[in-house]
Amino acid sequence: MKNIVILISGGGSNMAAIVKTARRDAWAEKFGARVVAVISNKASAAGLVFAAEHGLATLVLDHKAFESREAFDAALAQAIDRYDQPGQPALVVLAGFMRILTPGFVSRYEGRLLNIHPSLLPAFPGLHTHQRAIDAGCKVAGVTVHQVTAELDHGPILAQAVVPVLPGDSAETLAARVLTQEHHIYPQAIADLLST
Ligand code: NHR
Ligand code: GAR
Repeated sequence: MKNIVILISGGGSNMAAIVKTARRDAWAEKFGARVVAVISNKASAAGLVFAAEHGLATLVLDHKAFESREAFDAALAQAIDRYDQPGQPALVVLAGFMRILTPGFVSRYEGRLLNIHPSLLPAFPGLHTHQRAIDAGCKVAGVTVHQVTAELDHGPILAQAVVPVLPGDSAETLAARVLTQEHHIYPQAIADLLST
């Protein structure tokens, strides 16, 4: 069985969409894969409640309790590696995870570390993507699922979805429109990866 570990920092709606799709589409039978654990760097992350209610292991690793990024990433790696199976390394899925990962962490999980970023990469890597798209006068915005590499938001693109930017949009209204698409393309991109 290939285990999937999801990292979150907040609401966890992408994580919930992945968990629901995995169950609805029987990923265990189809791909031999299942979501097993959700790890948050914030104790207040609302997604932890959904995860626990759905029988998943949950863990909080507060980055503020570690003296360096390397120390935090080492603890994170130790927690994730508990879910590796013989010959079946776990898939690590960033879903609204808000801590930049060190090159050492990224290389350890190379090829099995995914992120969803709320812009049409390579446009607008980093934070505050929706306001930046509005300020730039973009007529479309969207979301990208990509492999994580050491360079922030620059890994190979697996999937994208486009939404219109509408007159009068705020960062919040645009983010909500993008998020709806995220919930479709992230589970689909993971299923595509598991089926190859
Ligand atoms: N790590 C690496 N090495 N490469 C990527 O592509 C990564 C990554 C870690 C997270 C998600 C990302 C996004 O999709 C992601 C991609 C956080 C920040 C950030 O600046 C930037 C990009 C992303 C996530 N974080 C601040 C930090 O100091 C903290 C911000 C906060 O806590 O609110 O780590 O956009
Ligand atoms: C999503 O829009 C995701 O793309 C974005 O945060 C939101 C998390 O929502 N990610 C980033 O901005 C990463 N820097 P969720 O917690 O409900 O899935």
